[in-house]
Amino acid sequence: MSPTTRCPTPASCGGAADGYLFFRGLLDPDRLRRLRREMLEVIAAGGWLAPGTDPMAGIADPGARCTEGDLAYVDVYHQLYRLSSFHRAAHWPATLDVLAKIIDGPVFAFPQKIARLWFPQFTEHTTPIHQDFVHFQSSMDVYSCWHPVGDCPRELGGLAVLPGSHRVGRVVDHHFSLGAGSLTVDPAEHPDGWVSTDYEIGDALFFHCLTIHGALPNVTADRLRVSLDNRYQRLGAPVTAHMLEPHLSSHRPLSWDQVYAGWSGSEDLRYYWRDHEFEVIAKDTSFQERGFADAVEQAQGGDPLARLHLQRIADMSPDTEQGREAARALAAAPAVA
Ligand SMILES: O=C(O)CCC(=O)C(=O)O
Ligand SMILES: [Fe+2]
Repeated sequence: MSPTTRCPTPASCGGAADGYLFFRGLLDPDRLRRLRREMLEVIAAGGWLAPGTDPMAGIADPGARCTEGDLAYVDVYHQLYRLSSFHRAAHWPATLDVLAKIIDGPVFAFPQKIARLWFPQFTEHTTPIHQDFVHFQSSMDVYSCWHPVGDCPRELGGLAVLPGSHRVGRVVDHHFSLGAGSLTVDPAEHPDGWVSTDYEIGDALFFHCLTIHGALPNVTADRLRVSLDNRYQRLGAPVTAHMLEPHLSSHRPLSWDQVYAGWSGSEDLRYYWRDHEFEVIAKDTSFQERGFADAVEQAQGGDPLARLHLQRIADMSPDTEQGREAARALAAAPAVA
């Protein structure tokens, strides 16, 4: 992937034909800095930051390296998930106003909110290129809003998009990869045309659920990348069931009552979606099953990254059918020399 900066100075760029919209300075930097402090204080308490450093600097302790799929990750992540400010950030008016224009109607923010906490020098776990539909589903008119919580120059691993890729109009083939979501579109089929930028605090990127995108590797010496990505669609459209649950609650149980336990009585975001009517639909698990089957096959071929993935599943969910299958596949796969 060789991203180029397409929009260094204008206030916004992209558009319907590109499948993304990028805004400089859309979000309030002071509010973002307060959120960053709260998030990084939880992360520091979880032991991920270098001892004695200012949490705002986000200097990672290399010994704490972990990622989505690791139990150590979900332990700290689910502490952060209890911050009401983190949930509130997905409902900031500046974000919702843009979405109301994109969607051209009333906006529904999915209850499942997401933060990404990406360790430096852990580049095999970079989010691979993908279309969001395979993960979030619901309707074909879901939009994501990705933004860093702090400055995010390229070397910290911000998001890159492939302009116009949504015009394919369907979900393309995805295969196993390490990194968030564990599914990738074949990068060899999309070598050129990528765009990204040195994100500054307040910048925000919106994109359609078929737009191909991925992260750049975090190649900084020691900085943790902190960002949010949240999803929206027209109010009343069907919602896939898992989008009503806290993120990574399939890795370790976390209920909304637990999320809300420390919230003050005046917080109006609790169970806000129950005021609306929409159909709840079952998740199409075929994308994840395909990725799992790829990983099993690649592990049999001796691929160490596929082995690592299966090991994580076996450790994370030993009592599920997939966990047992992962353990069986590992036992049958050739050991890495
Ligand atoms: O931040 C990342 O690494 C992944 C984000 C992503 O894929 C998204 O926002 O849809
Ligand atoms: Fe994504």
